[in-house]
Amino acid sequence: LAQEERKMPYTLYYWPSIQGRGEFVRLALEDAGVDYVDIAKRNEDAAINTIVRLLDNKKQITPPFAPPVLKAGKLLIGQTANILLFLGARHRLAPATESGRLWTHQLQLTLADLVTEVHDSHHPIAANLNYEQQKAPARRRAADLVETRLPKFLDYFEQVLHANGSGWLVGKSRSYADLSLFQVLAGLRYAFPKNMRRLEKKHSGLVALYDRVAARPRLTRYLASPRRLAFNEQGIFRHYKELD
Ligand SMILES: N[C@@H](CCC(=O)N[C@@H](CS)C(=O)NCC(=O)O)C(=O)O
Repeated sequence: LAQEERKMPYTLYYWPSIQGRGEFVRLALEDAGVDYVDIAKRNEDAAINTIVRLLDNKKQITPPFAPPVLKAGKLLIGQTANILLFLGARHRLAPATESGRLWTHQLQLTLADLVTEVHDSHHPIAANLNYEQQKAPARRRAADLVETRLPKFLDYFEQVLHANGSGWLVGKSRSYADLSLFQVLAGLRYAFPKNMRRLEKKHSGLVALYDRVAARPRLTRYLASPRRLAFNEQGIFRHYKELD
């Protein structure tokens, strides 16, 4: 790692084989065109061991609770929204004004709330039990997610887009919040294709934003590359037919 780190300013620690919350950080790094060491790209056991060692390091006085974690020189930064707050300022992925930074961060935290609700739709009882052990409550939780919670969140982001008027959530150009909203929409399309076909009819602004983000040249290349893992049933956005 030491040799790699000399060339690359950032190291991303995130579980291998799923996009998960790590993907929000990857999209920001990829769109900004900055190099990073991605621990998940090692073989699976090596990646997991590296992350477990990082989380278990008792000498670390600012230990992260869970991945994603970004190492930037001496800084070790945890919490997805916190990592993006940092990258936003460093790589012009967010406005420079205090009000603009706070607003972008606020949108990201709201997306994080939605991500947690999506996770809980297949794990409504306990994160440590598997889906098969909570299928019946998952059905009830997912039914409410697609009937009331998703519409409420999507209406909110549609309204923010509409009010801002530039085609982006914040100001006149893309921010990490746009990239994250793209990722949430991609995940929701994968997990709930039937419901998203219904919901997208009322959210044309979000669909346009999705296309606008996907068309950004660096992201188009990234999304088509093997670096972009596929969605699967180990991640946050899972497709179970009975939940859609
Ligand atoms: N709020 C945190 C959540 C982090 C999180 O839940 N990470 C998951 C993987 S996506 C994890 O490894 N959790 C372990 C645990 O909660 O025990 C964030 O947005 O980064």
